[in-house]
Amino acid sequence: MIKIYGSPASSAGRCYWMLEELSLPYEQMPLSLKDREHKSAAYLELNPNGKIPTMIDGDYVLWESMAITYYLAKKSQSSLAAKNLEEEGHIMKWNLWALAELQKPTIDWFIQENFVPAERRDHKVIDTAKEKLPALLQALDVSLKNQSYLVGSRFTVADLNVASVVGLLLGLRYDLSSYGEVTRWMNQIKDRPAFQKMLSMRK
Ligand SMILES: N[C@@H](CCC(=O)N[C@@H](CS)C(=O)NCC(=O)O)C(=O)O
Repeated sequence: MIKIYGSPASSAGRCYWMLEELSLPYEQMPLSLKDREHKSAAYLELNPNGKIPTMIDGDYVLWESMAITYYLAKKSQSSLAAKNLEEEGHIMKWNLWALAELQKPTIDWFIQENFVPAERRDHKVIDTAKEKLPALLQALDVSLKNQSYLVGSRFTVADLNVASVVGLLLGLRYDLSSYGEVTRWMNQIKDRPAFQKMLSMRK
């Protein structure tokens, strides 16, 4: 059975979301960040970054949450994976964009808001994130014009990975109303049972 280290409330959340989409059985492995178990020698053997998530599938070990979602979609030969080389290119493009472009300002802001006490919060970090986000969201909005999802008419791993980051923005009460296509797309995705299941696992 597939094993995942990491809480659904962390970057591992998107891996649980994908497992739920695919109806694959999995086991959530206990790992206490509070007790720094992610820095233990045993865990560092699995993931030398000392970060979550890490996935184990038989003898195969994989870290980086978006690589895990990609692997799972492809392993299951599901409709969430690419059907041809062109789709593969688009999926890679969006996965890299989500991680390298959209996630950076989003996570910087999210950490300040959720993990730094109000009196120690670095407002410059938050302001920088707020400056960067509109151009990124505009690019996402334009890309969704005339198509239901990022790679055409069906939901793929690209949507799951990008929406997992946009979901953080919603958690920060970011106003997406000026991005009509992003709002329409995110509303569709929020209704997915697998997404709702992942959210319920965070409680
Ligand atoms: N790019 C990595 C990021 C992993 C990451 O930063 N995980 C955080 C939790 S969301 C973590 O393990 N933090 C603990 C630490 O850095 O000590 C991924 O998506 O898997």
